[in-house]
Amino acid sequence: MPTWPDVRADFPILHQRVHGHPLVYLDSGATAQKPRAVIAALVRYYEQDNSNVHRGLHALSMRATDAYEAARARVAQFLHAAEPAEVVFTRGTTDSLNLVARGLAADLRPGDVILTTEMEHHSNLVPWQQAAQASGATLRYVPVLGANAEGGLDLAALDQLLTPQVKVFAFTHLSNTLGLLNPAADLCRRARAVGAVTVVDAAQSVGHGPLDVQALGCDFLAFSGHKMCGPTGIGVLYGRRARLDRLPPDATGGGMVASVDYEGSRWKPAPERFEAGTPPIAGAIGLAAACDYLDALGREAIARHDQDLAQLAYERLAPLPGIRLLGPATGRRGLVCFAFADVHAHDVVTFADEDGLALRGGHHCNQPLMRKLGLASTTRASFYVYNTAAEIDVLVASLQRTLKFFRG
Ligand code: C6P
Repeated sequence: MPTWPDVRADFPILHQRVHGHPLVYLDSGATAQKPRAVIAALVRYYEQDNSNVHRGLHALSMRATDAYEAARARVAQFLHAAEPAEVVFTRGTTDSLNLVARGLAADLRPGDVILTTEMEHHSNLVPWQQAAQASGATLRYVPVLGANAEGGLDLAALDQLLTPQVKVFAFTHLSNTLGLLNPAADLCRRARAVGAVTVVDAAQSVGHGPLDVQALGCDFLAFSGHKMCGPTGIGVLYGRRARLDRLPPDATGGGMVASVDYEGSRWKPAPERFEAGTPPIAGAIGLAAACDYLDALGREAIARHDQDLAQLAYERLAPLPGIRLLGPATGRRGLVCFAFADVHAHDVVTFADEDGLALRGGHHCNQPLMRKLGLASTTRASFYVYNTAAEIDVLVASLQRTLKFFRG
């Protein structure tokens, strides 16, 4: 493994024992741990500035408003958005995807097609099922290739599926079970050629490497703060200005209205139009601190570190008897999903927990993909900036212990 700065001292939670063993946290795909800098930003906000935004004329409210809008500008810079107004704060990826799916559904008609893929997380699948139901549009899926989906998206099939009837193409940037990064810029370019609106689910990618929404050429992009060292309860819907301006509001109420009368109301422009009620102020401030933290580490370097660990894990796990590994053998990003025919993932995770390991077992909100691959559940190890090669040794030893117990 190439050298990588030891950032573990930045993460207070990692320095504890679980069931008598040092904690080995390999579940960052579910949620990432928080560095002191993010925790400190939240404490500072609550101790010094806590107030509501966009409403008060007193000092605290003005400070909170400034910090909230500065957070928007920081996130826009992190994404290389053209302007801060393209950043809508939401509760998370799921919330962002629901917002955009409901908004786009208003423009869809029977005969229109919503295209997504077979590798989507439920959060980028169920909202499109709902949009199809509400509008009469048809939902289609780009297939995945290979018995273990190691071939990624079937790009030849995509060519057939991307007809002028496709009005929306929604796909994940980085699969939370396969560990593969889709060629998002190319997918957006192809979708644009038929006039489709593109929606990218960047939940697993945004904190794990460079990401430039203008270079991707996407119309919308969704992610959560908590998977990139930020707080829970904060997420982002990025929308290209021209697209965001055409999207109808989702939730209505205070904060998003320009004027209200008994007869009706007028909306503010984006992004406020999509931020009804008191927004997640502390969350946005914490998210901006997370952007600072990740940029200071270097996003190319983070991507390399994740990739090196995932590759090492794949190579160390592959020789285990009876293991089935999902996704590509090389070029994978920071997670590895695997299954044993004779040992249930929940047993694997429970045994690993006894050894101080935090893994995830189940369908990972990818039920249709699991079903297609003939799997009820898998175990997932996911890596981030604080993980080390030594932790992969702990993982392998724990799996060997589990297999010995079940197989004798
Ligand atoms: N995946 C995982 O362990 P929320 O829950 O809204 O922050 O993110 C939803 C989501 C959407 N898309 C992808 C690709 C995701 O991975 C997730 C969250 C977690 O894989 C929880 S199921």
